[in-house]
Amino acid sequence: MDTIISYSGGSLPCAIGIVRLSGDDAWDIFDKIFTTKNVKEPKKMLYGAALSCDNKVIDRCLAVLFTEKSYTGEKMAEIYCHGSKAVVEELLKAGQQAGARLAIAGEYTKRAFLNGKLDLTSAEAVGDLIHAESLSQAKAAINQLDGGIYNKIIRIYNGVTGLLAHFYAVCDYTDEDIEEWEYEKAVELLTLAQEEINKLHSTFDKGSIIAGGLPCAIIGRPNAGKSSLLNRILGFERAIVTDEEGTTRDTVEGTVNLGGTVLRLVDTAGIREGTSKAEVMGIERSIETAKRARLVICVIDGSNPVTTDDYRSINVAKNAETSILVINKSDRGIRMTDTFGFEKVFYISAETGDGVDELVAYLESLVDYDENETLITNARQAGLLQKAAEAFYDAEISARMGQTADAFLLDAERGLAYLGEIIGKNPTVDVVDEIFSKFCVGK
Ligand SMILES: Nc1nc2c(ncn2[C@@H]2O[C@H](COP(=O)(O)OP(=O)(O)OP(=O)(O)O)[C@@H](O)[C@H]2O)c(=O)[nH]1
Ligand SMILES: [Mg+2]
Repeated sequence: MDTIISYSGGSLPCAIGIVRLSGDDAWDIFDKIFTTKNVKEPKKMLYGAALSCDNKVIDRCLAVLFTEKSYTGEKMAEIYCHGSKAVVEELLKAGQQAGARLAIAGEYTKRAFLNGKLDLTSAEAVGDLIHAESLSQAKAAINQLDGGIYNKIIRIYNGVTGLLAHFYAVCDYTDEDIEEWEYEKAVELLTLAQEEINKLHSTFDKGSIIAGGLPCAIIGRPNAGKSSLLNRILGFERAIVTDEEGTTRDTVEGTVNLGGTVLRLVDTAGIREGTSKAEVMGIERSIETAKRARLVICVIDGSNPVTTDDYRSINVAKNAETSILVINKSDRGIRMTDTFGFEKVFYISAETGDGVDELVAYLESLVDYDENETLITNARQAGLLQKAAEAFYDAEISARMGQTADAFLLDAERGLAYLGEIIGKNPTVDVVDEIFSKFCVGK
């Protein structure tokens, strides 16, 4: 492969920058832009000087060479120069003059994939890890990078590949001594494949929360203390709080990293019979926000009797996927004894902070993540898993009904292609390989 060069460090200027080279000529090009008195051997830190296009020393720094066992599966070199714009630009220029070309975004990881160092799910995990904002996101990405998803999918993929190879071998090579083909066995295997795919797919629910954060709406009647609660959880005055009803007219968002998981809180306009055009529109927006949220926090002023507006909010909350009741203003004394059928109820004071820790601990617990858990965090993978399960279901039905081989094959191959798309494998090639290696056709 041709040799690529790029700056791979943080935004400049910074203390240390990294210039990377990868490709057949990486070491030769490195020789022209880095000089050292050390013996140039791989995996050893070299101390020396980075050189400009006209062979002048522009930095004194460190570098490392890698053999084809590198990240990309090619010869590589990394120069840890000072993170100065001038130094980095000159090094990139010198590298290009010596025969490298500038890498395009993601090209190192693409090469790692093409050279079989990473499967597609692991390659995607690299991007997720780089963009992780919370500890849970990073943990889920490293699990995926280490093959968590790949290992689960490849087992199913290999199972179905073997099944199809067997089918073709029986049909096409009748003289060979091959185990008899039975549709019952195919049904068994395809049922198991669907079960495993569905199990993996079901982790997307939690995975999407880990990846994108937990969308959480705070609703309630005006003056219940919604904005006060938002500010209390965020730890700063994000929303305006006044003692006038209808202070918040639009949604106000705030993001907080709770115990390693991102919570996307949305404070909303107090729900009541609207008084002005803007307020009515704001209230409609509150109801929409509650519908889209994964969790609705319904806030009630517990120091006052319940009102019809409280019931409006309670009804909206009850229609949500998950909702909890927060009875606020406990510092004024709670008069509210009813819990309106909510399973989870918290008594707090957004003003003094009393009881808020318990509420926050509960929110954290909703997205507890154990690093050994493999989660589907990306919609592409989830979509393909679903399609694969559907295709295997169709194949299973065809096999059960003893329909023509064509119908069964078409669906099973379609399912395999979807799985292949997730991990970056080509089922046509793999089925043929399997026919030859396992069934020794042609010997
Ligand atoms: N004593 C006491 N007062 C509170 C508490 N929470 C909020 N308040 C007060 O209640 C009033 C309304 O608070 P907000 O947070 O603005 O209420 P809201 O639900 O956002 O109201 P709207 O934006 O109008 O819908 C303010 O005067 C707050 O200081 C609490 O726990 N105890
Ligand atoms: Mg408000």
